[in-house]
Amino acid sequence: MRFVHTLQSFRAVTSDASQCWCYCSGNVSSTGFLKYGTNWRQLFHKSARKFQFIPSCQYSSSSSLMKGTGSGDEGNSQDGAQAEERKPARKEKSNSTVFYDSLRIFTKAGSGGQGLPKKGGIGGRGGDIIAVGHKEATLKKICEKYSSRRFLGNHGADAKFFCLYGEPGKPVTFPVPVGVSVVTEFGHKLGEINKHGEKVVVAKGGVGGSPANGYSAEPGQKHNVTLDLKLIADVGFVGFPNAGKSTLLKALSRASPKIASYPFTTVRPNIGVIEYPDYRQISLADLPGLIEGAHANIGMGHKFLKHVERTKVLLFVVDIHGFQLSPQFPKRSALETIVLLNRELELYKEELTEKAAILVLNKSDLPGSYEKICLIKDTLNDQSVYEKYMRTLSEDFVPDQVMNFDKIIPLSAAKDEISVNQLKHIIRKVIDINEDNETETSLKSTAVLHH
Ligand SMILES: Nc1nc2c(ncn2[C@@H]2O[C@H](COP(=O)(O)OP(=O)(O)OP(=O)(O)O)[C@@H](O)[C@H]2O)c(=O)[nH]1
Ligand SMILES: [Mg+2]
Repeated sequence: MRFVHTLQSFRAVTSDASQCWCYCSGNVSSTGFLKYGTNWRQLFHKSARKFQFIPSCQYSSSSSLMKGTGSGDEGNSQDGAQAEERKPARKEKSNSTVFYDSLRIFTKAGSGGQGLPKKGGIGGRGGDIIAVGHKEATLKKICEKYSSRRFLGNHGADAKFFCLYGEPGKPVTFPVPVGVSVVTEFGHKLGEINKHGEKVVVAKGGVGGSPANGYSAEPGQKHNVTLDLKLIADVGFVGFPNAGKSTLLKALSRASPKIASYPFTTVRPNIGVIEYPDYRQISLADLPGLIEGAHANIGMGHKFLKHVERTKVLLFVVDIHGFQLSPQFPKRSALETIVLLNRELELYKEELTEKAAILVLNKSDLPGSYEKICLIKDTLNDQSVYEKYMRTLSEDFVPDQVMNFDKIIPLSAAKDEISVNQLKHIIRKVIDINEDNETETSLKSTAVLHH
């Protein structure tokens, strides 16, 4: 464990307590991993006056993720660049933005109304609880609007002498973001919402009393359900931290994600849209950086990869000069990061390795880039050379399913506007080819079925 050293206070964020990254709410000089089994009390005494956990479903961009670049940076809080970069984070705190990609709610539909056996009266049906897709909705808005996160349905009216058919309970609807899956606490998927206006019945109202049930009404369905949001974007960015994913998103679209020279600047997905002159739009999702061991929840873990499951194309963003998390961690060359990203995707979900993919070799403006680009291209473009290279790596790194890139593009997201524009067209082309191939395959399979 590398010890956390703070000047003021910090907050720790963890999803399963096996590991966490430290967030600072004050003037912080260094950071590190906290592993499972850390003596929190000891840590508390040694390091900070305040100590607080943020629930796993929240990733607050208001907290500035501490920017430790190594053990040697303790006491660097006076460093001008670092101090400057922290300033906006503190400013953001006042209008804290919290990203929710999963939310648990309690739902209880209305019960049916009682029947009237003497007169054959039928009780009204209980009202359902229904989630409706809305393009403007977010899980955060649901939290704000329904702070108890409880949705209770309306009961059906009982049958009466003067009204033999009880009035049904009115359904209760609430808006959810497009891309949400509704899953029960037992893991049963009730449905998915992929379009604005699409509906999923989260809890069914109880049947009213009638001859079929001896005039005895049934209670409404009740359960805890999770609204699990998977962003729907055309292109998903994957890459190690600091590779320039957010810089590229900013260059390609009008999005303005936070960009900084420390790992894990992005702590929640950012969405941007490329707008073409013919009004076509392609959406892009920039995700927090992955590192080796992400499958074991190292760094930000795999949890954000669910957002690339529905994308049409994966865009690998790689720093051609390699990546090193801190001096304690090994430096990984660009080729190693490509292999490691491939492996992490495979460990998350093997199907992801079959997706169309584009490889962006970023930071080509820096000295020594040309030789590195040539080496990467020569290795990836020749399967036997690539296989030979992978044999030199540790077995744990090497994926079973090696990804093929539709295009390999060297560019500078920060400085090379021409290449960024070319990339826009390449993304469009790869998506179109991919869609054509999919249509062709589905037409062929339909033809085979009809035959
Ligand atoms: N020289 C150079 N620097 C770049 C380029 N692209 C990004 N950078 C710098 O690299 C650093 C990291 O950029 P980000 O865009 O924040 O990287 P990221 O991949 O989003 O990082 P995480 O959010 O931590 O995963 C910043 O200091 C950028 O200014 C580039 O093309 N050339
Ligand atoms: Mg980023």
